[in-house]
Amino acid sequence: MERTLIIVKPDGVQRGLTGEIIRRFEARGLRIIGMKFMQVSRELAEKHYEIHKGKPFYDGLVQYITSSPVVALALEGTNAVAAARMTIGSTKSHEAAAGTIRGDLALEVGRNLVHGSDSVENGQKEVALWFNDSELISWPRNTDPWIFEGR
Ligand code: DAT
Ligand code: MG
Repeated sequence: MERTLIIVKPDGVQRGLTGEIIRRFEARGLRIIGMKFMQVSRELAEKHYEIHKGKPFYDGLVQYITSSPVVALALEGTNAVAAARMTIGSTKSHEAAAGTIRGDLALEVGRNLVHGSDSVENGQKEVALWFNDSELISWPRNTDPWIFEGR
């Protein structure tokens, strides 16, 4: 089953949108397998954003994600990565389609509320970076056969 890492970023938590953001992924049918409220360390932020190192917005990105607590979620589902990205919307919030989290709730790229893994490989890697095995629960959800055909 595909996995994706979702982060409700500091602006989402500060603005009281944590529930609204999680609700959308839950309603989509993705299964929560891990969730925690946490202060991101500089070390974790730098690892998570390693691919952006050297870009002009890198320092601001690390500052933003470590500026205040976040909620990290590990989600599982068929097509979890692509589905979550569509639910999140385009990186530049002002260009994100209405109906998406960013398109409905945000205006700027540097305050875009939420992170979602961008490939199946990164979904696995990022869930492993943010969660220990003991923090992940593999559970059969009673609604699974109504969301995942043939399971
Ligand atoms: P996404 O968060 O949609 O996966 P990304 O992985 O390309 O986007 O970039 C990570 C974050 O970096 C993004 O959420 C906001 C910031 N960012 C990306 N491109 C930027 C840009 N051109 N100017 C400022 N910040 C940017
Ligand atoms: Mg990304």
